[in-house]
Amino acid sequence: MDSTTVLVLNGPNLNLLGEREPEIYGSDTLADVEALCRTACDEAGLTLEFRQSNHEGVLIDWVQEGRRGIAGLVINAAGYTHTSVALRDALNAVTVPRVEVHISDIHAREAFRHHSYLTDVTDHQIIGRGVAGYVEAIDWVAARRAS
Ligand code: CA2
Repeated sequence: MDSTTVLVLNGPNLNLLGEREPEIYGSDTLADVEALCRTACDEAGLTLEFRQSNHEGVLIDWVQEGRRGIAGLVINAAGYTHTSVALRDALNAVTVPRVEVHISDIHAREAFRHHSYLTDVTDHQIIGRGVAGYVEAIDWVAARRAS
């Protein structure tokens, strides 16, 4: 990874995207999301690093890996959004622009999804825009880099 890299991290169960609950998450798979992100990065002259893990510690290791020297970090922490102080602490040590993404509108769903531990340790949030939110996040990183 280098100064052109956008690191896009995906949390637990997002590997199953497209397999169920299309009324909430749409029918795109995570591979489709990666392809959308790759196109967005290509168009912005950025390099995509796209990862998914079901394991909190792995996600924390990856956040630490991207904490400096890259263009930006985009994270959909999935269920860990609502539970993980450890992931929050890792994001708090990141010096590059950080974007929190959620495909669904977490504020319009069950009460336990309304709170995110990550919101006040990220620089920008894109919530409820479907998988297009990932592209918006990359475009935000690109625009911030250009300014
Ligand atoms: O809306 C989002 O992007 C979420 O981060 C997705 C998480 C959920 O726990 C958050 O509250 C909001 C769920 C990720 C699992 O997504 C799947 C979607 C379809 C099929 C299987 C898993």
